[in-house]
Amino acid sequence: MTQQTFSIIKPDAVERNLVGKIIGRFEEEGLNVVALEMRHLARHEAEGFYAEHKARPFFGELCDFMTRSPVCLMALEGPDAVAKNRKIMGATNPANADAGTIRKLFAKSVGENSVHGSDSPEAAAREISYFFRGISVYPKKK
Ligand code: FUP
Repeated sequence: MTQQTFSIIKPDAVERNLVGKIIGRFEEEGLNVVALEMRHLARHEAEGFYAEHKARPFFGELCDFMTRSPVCLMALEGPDAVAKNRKIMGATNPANADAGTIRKLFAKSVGENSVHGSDSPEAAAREISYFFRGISVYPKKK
């Protein structure tokens, strides 16, 4: 089923010029970029995006990290895009990520883990609309 998901290339990866390699990986695996923006997140944007983690001990550090330098925001589209993106990304902690995943290849730590990907279709819809207006998303013509 064609689906959309939301992806962020995080500051640690943008800083190391990994944007092209990461997007290339998504495209090779059948995920199309249908919206894209570079943005240096404001504190309130990072806090709102990660609101579900507000009570967690790492929340402050997570928001510091996500606002440290620009990120690459994307909507990706393709068959089973949510699950496929999670598989390409690998586990949250790179130490536990499968070989060949983006996080195994590039992530520095559980905090600086290079990419975000929605964990459900509902989260994907919420996250895409948090950052993109409808007219900025370009689904592929069927
Ligand atoms: P994921 O869906 O794989 O991005 O992971 P979570 O939603 O559980 O966590 C969101 C982000 O919080 C992670 F990408 C990094 C950060 N985090 C930590 O810094 N420490 C932790 O122990 C867990 C998550």
